[in-house]
Amino acid sequence: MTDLSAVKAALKSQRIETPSWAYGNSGTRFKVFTQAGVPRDPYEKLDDAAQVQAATGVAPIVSLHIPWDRTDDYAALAAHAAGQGLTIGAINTNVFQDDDYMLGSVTNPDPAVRRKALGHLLDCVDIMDATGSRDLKLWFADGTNYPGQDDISARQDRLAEALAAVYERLGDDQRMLLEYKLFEPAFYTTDVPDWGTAYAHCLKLGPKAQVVVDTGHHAPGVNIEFIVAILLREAKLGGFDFNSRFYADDDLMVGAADPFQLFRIMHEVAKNGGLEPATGVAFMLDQCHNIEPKIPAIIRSVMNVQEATAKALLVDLDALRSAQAAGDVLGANAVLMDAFNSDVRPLLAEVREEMGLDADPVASYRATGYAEKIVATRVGGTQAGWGA
Ligand code: PSV
Ligand code: MN
Repeated sequence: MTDLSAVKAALKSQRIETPSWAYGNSGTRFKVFTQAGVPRDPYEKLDDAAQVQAATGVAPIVSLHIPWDRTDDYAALAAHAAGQGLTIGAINTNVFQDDDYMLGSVTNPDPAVRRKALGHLLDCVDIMDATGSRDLKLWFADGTNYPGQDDISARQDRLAEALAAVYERLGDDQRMLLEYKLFEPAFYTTDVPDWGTAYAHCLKLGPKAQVVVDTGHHAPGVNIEFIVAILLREAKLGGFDFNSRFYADDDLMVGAADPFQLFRIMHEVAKNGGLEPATGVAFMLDQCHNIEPKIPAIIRSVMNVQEATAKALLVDLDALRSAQAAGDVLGANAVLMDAFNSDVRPLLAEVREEMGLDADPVASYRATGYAEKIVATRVGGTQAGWGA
């Protein structure tokens, strides 16, 4: 039997981190559609994030992306966050948008480009110090397009050298999260294409280096929950970049394309201690809202993670383990499916009411009139988007 009060306590203590870039304009390589009321600077992005927190009560952490959130005074930005009950989450590095990085950043054959890229990564650790951020998120667009273009192993050596320099610079309570991605923008080799490569680097570096699983970064059909189980078992799961995909790295709302996959992932997380804060798993969103209104889409995404988490917590683990031990294939599968098929919306409504929140986060956000206010007041200036 599942202890409902323990389920509720776990749901109340889960923290979901929202990405600053999801509040700005985004699109595909064909077109970025602008939306009225979109933030013009990182301060306004935090104001929007505060609305998500007010509606859900579980999203008080915001990840930044440098240079998209560049500002003169990061301590002041963190103070602005704190003033609204928010903290700064992962600092996402960006060594993929300068012309210098055409042939790679930290794996570039040119040492001067490698030095520049490493300099940016170290600057981002300074920003962690100024904002109180715990995590440095590293994603490298580095790779090659053609066989023979560069030496695969030499690029790994250059990568290892840069990662070691960053690791050395981290404070005692800081971590580096290494993100892997199968392909894009490179189409032949990617320097960190999979969890195995990320894990091998992190293992060599030490306990402050952890792997981050972006759910949109795998080949179709990959069993992501298996990767999650292995990384948790090895104490190397630093966190998630949640989003969903139908084709490649679509960055759609988490849980929109495949809620069953999200449930299977959360089942591995919940069963293996990943919901306990001490394990340090960061539940981050990494999404873009190209055609839908951004703040309600982020609220919806937070709710989708909560629904998958609630279902995972409802799995009757005693019944599951006895069925597994008895070799009862159908019985074990039925225990899991019972939890997935339960309607957790009433439970989450109760959890929210017990937290002093409205039972319906999207409706409560709409009732604030904030959406109309930002359309009316955010006039002039340049809206934030990729590269700004
Ligand atoms: C790369 O596709 C990625 O998932 C990385 O997390 C980046 O930081 C993020 O998207 C935003 O571009
Ligand atoms: Mn990501």
